[in-house]
Amino acid sequence: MKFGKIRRGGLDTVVMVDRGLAVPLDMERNPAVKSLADLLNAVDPVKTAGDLTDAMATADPLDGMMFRAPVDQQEIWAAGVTYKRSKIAREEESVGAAQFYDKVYTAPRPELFLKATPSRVVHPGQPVRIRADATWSVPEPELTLVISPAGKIVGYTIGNDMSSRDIEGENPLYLPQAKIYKGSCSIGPLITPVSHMPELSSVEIRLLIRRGNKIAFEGTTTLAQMARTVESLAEWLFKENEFPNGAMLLTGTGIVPPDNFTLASGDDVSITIAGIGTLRNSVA
Ligand code: DO4
Ligand code: MG
Repeated sequence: MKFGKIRRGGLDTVVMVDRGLAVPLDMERNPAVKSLADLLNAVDPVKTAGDLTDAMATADPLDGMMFRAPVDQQEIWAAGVTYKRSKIAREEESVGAAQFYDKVYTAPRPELFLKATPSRVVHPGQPVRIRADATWSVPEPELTLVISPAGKIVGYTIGNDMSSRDIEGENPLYLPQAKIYKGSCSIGPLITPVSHMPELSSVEIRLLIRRGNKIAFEGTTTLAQMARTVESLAEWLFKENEFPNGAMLLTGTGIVPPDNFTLASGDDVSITIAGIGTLRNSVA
């Protein structure tokens, strides 16, 4: 059981997805539930969704369905250097500042940064971008937490933290430019509520990059490789901050392609996370 948003008749419609079928939810039935975020923040999202289902509504197959990023008004934040693979890759790319990556990997305080605002998020199926002034660009496939305004993790989705490795490697003070630019963050397509997510440590993340009809890169990791818990990342994000609309938090990458790999325009990036689905975007 998952939730998402589809585009229908020029409007975003919240849907409940089960066994390959999407059922539209009638949000008029419950004045307290106006958005997907409200639904996820409900005490029992699955029951609440059931109450919003019209017995006459048709369930449609997912094939060809145009999913939107399942984001409402939340800010999108990201954590970094939460996997050893990311720490090592960054130490190698940024000679002068290598020590800071080791320090942040082992420190109690995680690296957290604002990644995107809702209007900047690229929808599933739409193209993400690489910067024209970057020479070394990669996607970062990341489990993404959906967090309520009270700081509770209410669901999980998929995020792509597109990154310019050469810009970050030149000087870590350039991180905002390496990370936050037009088309640098895609999220979706579905949100799995916490109650329906498999045991996190067994969850596999897979990145597949196709170039033409060849596989340009393929890699996997599991959430067991993450050096921090999702709860502690959410807790740090909410320390001394408030998120009246809730927040989404990308939890860092454990998959980094080899140093001779850079994304090219026309590449096709697929990120699959067990229990959630596949986020697919082309590169503009
Ligand atoms: O330290 C820079 C960013 C790290 C990051 O985005 C990641 O590890 O996923
Ligand atoms: Mg990242």
